[in-house]
Amino acid sequence: MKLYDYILSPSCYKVRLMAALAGIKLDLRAVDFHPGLEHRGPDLLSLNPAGSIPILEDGDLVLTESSAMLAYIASLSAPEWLGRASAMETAREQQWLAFSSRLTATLGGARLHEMLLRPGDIAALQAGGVASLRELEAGLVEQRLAGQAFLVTDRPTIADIACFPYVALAPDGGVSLDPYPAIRLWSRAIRSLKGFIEMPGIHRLHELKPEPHLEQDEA
Ligand SMILES: N[C@@H](CCC(=O)N[C@@H](CS)C(=O)NCC(=O)O)C(=O)O
Repeated sequence: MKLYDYILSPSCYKVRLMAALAGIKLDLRAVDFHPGLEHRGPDLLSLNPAGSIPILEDGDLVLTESSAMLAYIASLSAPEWLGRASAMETAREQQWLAFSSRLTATLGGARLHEMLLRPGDIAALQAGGVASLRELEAGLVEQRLAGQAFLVTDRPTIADIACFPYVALAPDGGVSLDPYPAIRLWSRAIRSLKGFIEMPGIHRLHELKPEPHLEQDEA
């Protein structure tokens, strides 16, 4: 399975992380995303007319959406990562997979602006990022009240992997994670998973701050 990859891309990292957690070895093909913009050149545009990475090739199959790649890898090798135990799980998983594209547009846009000097309205991108984080925090608090540490159920699914990278890297775009204790707990839980791999900026349990504290934990 070949992944067209850029080490600093959170979208590519989603796929590398899912593959590592599922025990699948990827053949990585480095793309000169910056400064070369290779993903917008004729060779890669012929694979993905949208001009984005990651791109995953497996035989004749070419996938250009990271959520589809996560579903493919899990279906092949780690079906326990699919939220398919009930209609509610299936729906929740789809809900958060769709939500993950808002994280890409807002937090990802702010990060590209701050790190690669991409043009854009940084205040609007950051405001969109904060709105998305508030929504995620509310969802995770609701889950914790129901005794579940992850987005869909009590075990991690591809929806958690789809949302995690842009959230963990929000500070790169100038958006702090300090106001969101449920997000920080969730992030720690993901970074503690067996098979977890790092990318630059996302480390295993690297937070120096004390364990976040949620009021409902005291109940
Ligand atoms: N919908 C795509 C979006 C992926 C995405 O936004 N990739 C970024 C890199 S992290 C990209 O290629 N952006 C194109 C560009 O900024 O020129 C997915 O989730 O796979």
